[in-house]
This record gives sequence, structure tokens and C-alpha cells, in this order.
Amino acid sequence: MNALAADRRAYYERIRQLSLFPLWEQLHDLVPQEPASPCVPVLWRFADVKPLLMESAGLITAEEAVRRVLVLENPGLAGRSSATQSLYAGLQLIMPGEIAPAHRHVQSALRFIVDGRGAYTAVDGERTTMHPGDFIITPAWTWHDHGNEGVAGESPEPVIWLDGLDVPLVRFLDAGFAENGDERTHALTRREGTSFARYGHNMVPVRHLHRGASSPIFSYPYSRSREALASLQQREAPDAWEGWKLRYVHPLTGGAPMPTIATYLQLLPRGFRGKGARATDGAIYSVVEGRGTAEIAGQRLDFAPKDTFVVPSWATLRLHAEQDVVLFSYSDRPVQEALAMHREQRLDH
Ligand code: GTQ
Repeated sequence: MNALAADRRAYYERIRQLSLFPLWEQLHDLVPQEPASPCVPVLWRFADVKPLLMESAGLITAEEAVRRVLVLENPGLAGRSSATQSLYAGLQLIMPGEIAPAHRHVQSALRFIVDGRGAYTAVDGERTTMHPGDFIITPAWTWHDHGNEGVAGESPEPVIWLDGLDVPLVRFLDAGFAENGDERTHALTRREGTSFARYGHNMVPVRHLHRGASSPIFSYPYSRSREALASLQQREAPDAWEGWKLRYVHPLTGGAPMPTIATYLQLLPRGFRGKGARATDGAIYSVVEGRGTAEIAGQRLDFAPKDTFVVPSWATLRLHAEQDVVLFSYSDRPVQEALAMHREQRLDH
């Protein structure tokens, strides 16, 4: 080491005592030329995770666990309970007869129903029955509990859904509050289907206007969303990058259903070979129908129904479909758009 390098080292050590360090050693990391996320492409096969989730039911009840969830932690973000830098993902299991008790928190949550029938979630006094493929929201600070009473006349089934929350974002902002309910279940004040009847048909009540940053629709049923994609498929050519892709909306604003998380459903026709694109919002995908491949930053991940995978920020994504494929996805795009920093780039191959 030459004299200057030694002097610098000694100086750095001295100023460290006062919690100071020289910007010039780290400027390139603090102000990168483009995003270089530590988040990595990753896929969780449902065939691997389901047996482990079922095993957890023998170790802990939903009641004791409060939420019996296996967290899908990005290997590039170890120890941070994060799927991407801003968003959390987990697979939650509720066995027949169980209740996951009422609580509320500042974190916004979505449920995307992956497997099984007969469970419900109750949000702010209204129950919603879960069906595979339904997208259900739990807006910030709303009371919610989950249960599984089965479907009348059918044998009871375990129900598994994907939880998507803005947990890392709220932690980053140090803005998290939560509380438990006094009772296991929060009192029901509206009949099931009320929010959808009021707001789910391209109409809204004249005298009952909901105010709030989040959608008054708690459940966006798969049957309706899938039908929209099927009828588009019959009427227009697919986009060369993303097939037919629709975003879920807050019916009063046209924006995302919750302020921090955008959600999408897309259909890729059998044989589709998408062109590459990248965006600053990394995303978590849940496969609803069909097999295919996601090529993410050059890495090929083969997916099947009910698998979950992560596309990091600014990683180039190419989607290939062996069969008709339906993908649900969520990202922090509304946050980036509110802050005027969202960018995307579409490649022509
Ligand atoms: O269902 O309320 O996966 O509070 C993580 C935190 C689910 C929930 C999670 C939660 C929930």
C-alpha cells in the first residue's frame, strides 16, 4: 500500500468513530446508472410447496399461528421476508373448520386463491367466498379474518392462497401499526356480495359513494376476469410482449385497487413466444392455467399451474406458452407512478 492509500485508510477508520464515511467510495452504488437489484429470478413449484404446507398443519393450528403461511423469500433478499424489495409473498393454508383470527394492519394485502374450495375471508364486516383464481383485497386498516366452512354437500378441502402484501415497503417507511380484534371473527354488517353488487358492474350507487384509497370491491371473481380475457382473445390479436393483459381497477378512480399494489391478469395463447421487455417494477406471478417458460434475465424457469415466480426490477422477461396460459401478477407500480419514476422498455426481439 502506498502512503496515500494508507493515509486514506487511517482517515476512514478515524471518521468511522463519528459515524461518517466518504461518499466517494460508494457513489456508484448509491446512484447507480440503472437498477441493479439484489432480488433474483426464482420459482416455487406448487408440487414442492403443497406437501410442506400440509405438513405444517400437523405442527400448528391456524389459530395458534394466527396466519399459517410459508413465506416465499427471495434468495437474493435473505432474512428480509421479501419476494421483491417492496413486496411480500406467502402461501397461506386454512384447513376445514379452522379460523385465522381477526386483526388489522396498515399493510395492504391481496389474496389470490390457488387451491381448494370452501374458505372465506371477511373484510370490514362482509364475507367473501373464495374460488380458485379469485383476486381478493384486504385494504389497509380493514378488519379481516379467514375461515374454512367447506362447500355444502361437498367434502371439506384444505384451501391455499397466495398472500401479497406491501410489508417491506411499510417497514422501509417505518409506518406500520397493527392490532388484534377482541373476538376471533369481526362482526358481519353486510350480506355477502353487497360490495360487488354495488360496485362490480360498471355502475356505482348514486347515494352511497365510498371514499377511500382502496377499491370498495373486495373480490374480483375469476369467472368474470377470465371471461374478459376469453372475449378479447376472440376479437383482437395478442400484444407481442404480454399477450392479452388487463389490470384490475378501483371502480371509482380507475387506478389500482389498492394504493401500493397493482394487479394484472393475462392470457398467452398456445405457442406464444413473447418479445422481451423490462420494467422498474419487479413483479410476483401466480400461474393459473397452462404450462410455459419465463425467461428472466437469461434464466429459464419452466412453470406449471399454481407455481409462483418472481421477476426482479429491470430484468428482461420473455414469456413462452406451451398451452393457453393465464398468469396473475402484482407489483408496486402505483407507488412508482405516484413518484413519477416508473420506466419500462420493450425490446424488438
Ligand atoms: O392474512 O392478514 O401472509 O397479516 C402475512 C401477514 C397474511 C393476513 C400474511 C398477514 C396476513
